[in-house]
Amino acid sequence: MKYRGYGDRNYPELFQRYEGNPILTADMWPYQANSVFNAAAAEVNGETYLLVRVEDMRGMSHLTLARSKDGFTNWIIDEKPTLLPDVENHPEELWGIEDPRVVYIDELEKFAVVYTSYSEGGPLVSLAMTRDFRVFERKGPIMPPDDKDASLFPRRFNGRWILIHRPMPAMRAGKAHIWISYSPDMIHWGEHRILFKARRGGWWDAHKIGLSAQPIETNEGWLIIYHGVRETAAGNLYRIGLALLDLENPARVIYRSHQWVFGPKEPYERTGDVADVTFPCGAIYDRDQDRLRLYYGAADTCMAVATAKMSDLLEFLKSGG
Ligand code: BMA
Repeated sequence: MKYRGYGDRNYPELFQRYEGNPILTADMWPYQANSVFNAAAAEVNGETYLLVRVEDMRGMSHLTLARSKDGFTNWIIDEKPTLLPDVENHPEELWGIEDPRVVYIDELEKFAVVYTSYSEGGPLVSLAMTRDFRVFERKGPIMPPDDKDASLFPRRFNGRWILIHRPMPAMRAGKAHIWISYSPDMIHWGEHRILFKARRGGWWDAHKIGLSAQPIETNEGWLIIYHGVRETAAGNLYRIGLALLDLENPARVIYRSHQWVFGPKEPYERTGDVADVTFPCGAIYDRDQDRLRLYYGAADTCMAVATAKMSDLLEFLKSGG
């Protein structure tokens, strides 16, 4: 559908919330948990896997797998934590592991799980590989603190891996922007540069921005779903915007949305441990149905899902939305 510019009231909302939201809550968990949110998403043998951040009753997080055949209902949740912090071998995981993003790397026939380790020195970016979401091979930290909101791309570009991440300027001296970095082996990273910046002043994404879901490959470029934070007198507002990166050179931003496309509205998004947060860490693109399923943490408390037509998202970006 053609977007006619700012203030087009006839333009429908791009994302439709699933009527059964929230799809996962702490009450459904097989063991005691405070909150279940900010899950990575992957398609595995036709099933939807969510690697869910579970916050325990001490305040520390680990990751647990929930699986569903249709991606909306009948979730089968692991009886025990799937990936716990391993503080003995990885002291950087001291205060938990959070907010994973997963991509399937064809070349390696493995999933790459990039997650935040909450270390004594602040949050940092860690990497683990898995074939089956049972056995995880930790690669350790790949970006020092403070850094989070990271994902790999699922393939190499001119022989090199690419990571998107969000370093935090020291002492909060500047704004927090989205960065891109390169590596020959996923361990040694360099050529760091800003991919796109937090806006300034009155913009919805003026305070800080960060990658949300993993990059999604479309025919027209890599769809980037990112969160923008607005500081208000009542606290932070976490909303979602879009960008499109060049297919062969993801350092080139082709489009970036001016407006946010999704934000807190429903009671489960507006009320919880942290009010007014919609925070996706994973999405699944059903190409045959032109559908994107966006999985998001709501109010740092539960998991929800919303869907959009991929063609609408691309059209919105292209027509200056
Ligand atoms: C961010 C991250 C997310 C969290 C969000 C809102 O900085 O820590 O895990 O969902 O804040 O509290």
